[in-house]
Amino acid sequence: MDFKQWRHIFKLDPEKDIDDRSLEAICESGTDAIVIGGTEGISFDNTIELMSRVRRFPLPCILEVSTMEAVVPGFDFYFVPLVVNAQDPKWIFGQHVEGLVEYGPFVKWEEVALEGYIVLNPSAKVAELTKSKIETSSQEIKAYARLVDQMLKLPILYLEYSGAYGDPQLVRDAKSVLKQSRLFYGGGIQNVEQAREMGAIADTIIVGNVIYENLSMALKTVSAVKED
Ligand code: 1GP
Repeated sequence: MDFKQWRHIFKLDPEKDIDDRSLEAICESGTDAIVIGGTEGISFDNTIELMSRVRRFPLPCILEVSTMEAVVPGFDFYFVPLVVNAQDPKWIFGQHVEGLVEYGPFVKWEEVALEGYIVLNPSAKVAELTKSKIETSSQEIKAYARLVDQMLKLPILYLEYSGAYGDPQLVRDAKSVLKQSRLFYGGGIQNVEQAREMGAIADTIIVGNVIYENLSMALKTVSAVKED
């Protein structure tokens, strides 16, 4: 799965309803991939149901694993977040070890990539859940970026502003020290200008909420980053 070429991803939340026409528009928008993931209300049933609906379209469908209950086989690929600024150790390695106890022997490692997550919106559910220590100074962001890129050598650094538009300067700071990790930016992209702005700094932008709030605007974020 060559996510290193992707510029745009739509993230669908299994807890939220999406009708067939909207789903078709999202899947045929020209986006590079669909990621299924969310923070609350994620179950095996709602995840497999959404996966099978996305599966009718010829684009990669990835599960972002956030809970053990919803580890569903049959995705093209799996992103596993490692929340590097979580203060609850469960979200650093606790859950991962629990998952490996159960599924370790069955994992196809060529279908898995770890995402070094930095949670940056203090009001996001994910910040509360993981008890993330929110850092907004350039020095600390660079330190986390180096941790993910150089110390841990993870393939992806994910700046997660979920629900709020981030600070482009901090995204630039993180990008400036990366040597090999791909930079994913997600959070609060609501229009073409924001998609362009973050897309010019990050390697890949992730667009979530606006799908459910303003579908036509969501669709326009694709060409905003893919026409370059
Ligand atoms: C959420 O980073 C994604 O995990 C996208 O954020 O829902 O705010 O677009 P939004």
